[in-house]
Amino acid sequence: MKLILLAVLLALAWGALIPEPEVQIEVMEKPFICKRRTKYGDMLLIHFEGFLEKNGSQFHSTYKDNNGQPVWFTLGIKEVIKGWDKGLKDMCVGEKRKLAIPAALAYGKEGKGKIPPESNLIFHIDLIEIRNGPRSHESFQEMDLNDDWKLSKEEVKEYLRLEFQKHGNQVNDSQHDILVESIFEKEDEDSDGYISAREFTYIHDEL
Ligand SMILES: [Ca+2]
Ligand SMILES: [Ca+2]
Repeated sequence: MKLILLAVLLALAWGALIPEPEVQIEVMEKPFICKRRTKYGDMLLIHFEGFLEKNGSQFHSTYKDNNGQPVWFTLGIKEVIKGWDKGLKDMCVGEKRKLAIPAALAYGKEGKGKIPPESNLIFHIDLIEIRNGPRSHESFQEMDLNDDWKLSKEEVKEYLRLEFQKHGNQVNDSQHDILVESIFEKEDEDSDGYISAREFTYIHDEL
């Protein structure tokens, strides 16, 4: 009896000792003025460099590999690795962060491309711009041009076009198509070609 109790106590203690995988965030640079902080659903434009923790080798750099172009992604919808979703919240434009991401929150057991299985990763992230993601309630109403409570691809595309225009950016048609397709891939869960209000406001897995 005592032994069992001891085993249970040990198991509890052990469980408490095993840390949940977490992202370590180090703020390297912070702008003096910060009008807005990133939140889930926002679209972020970032430059990044990614390194393997074990030997420091770089596996990707947007400064070099992407024709020097920063990349857009939407925060908090698992478009990217979990470590980014967790590590890039509450960030200001112009802020630079270093993220140390355990493999479990990156590419895990599988690895990907130049990233071997079970790799912990280090990222240097530079936030260039934040835009409203197409996920807020206001966005939905704004996007649903014919008020039928569902969004067609055309409606989403038109919304993105106006959003980008508003911010003085020229984005060509094919880029919009790619963006729209990737949005529908994630949001149109029943694949009927429309994003319903329910699909739109559905909260994706907690992070
Ligand atoms: Ca509609
Ligand atoms: Ca649908």
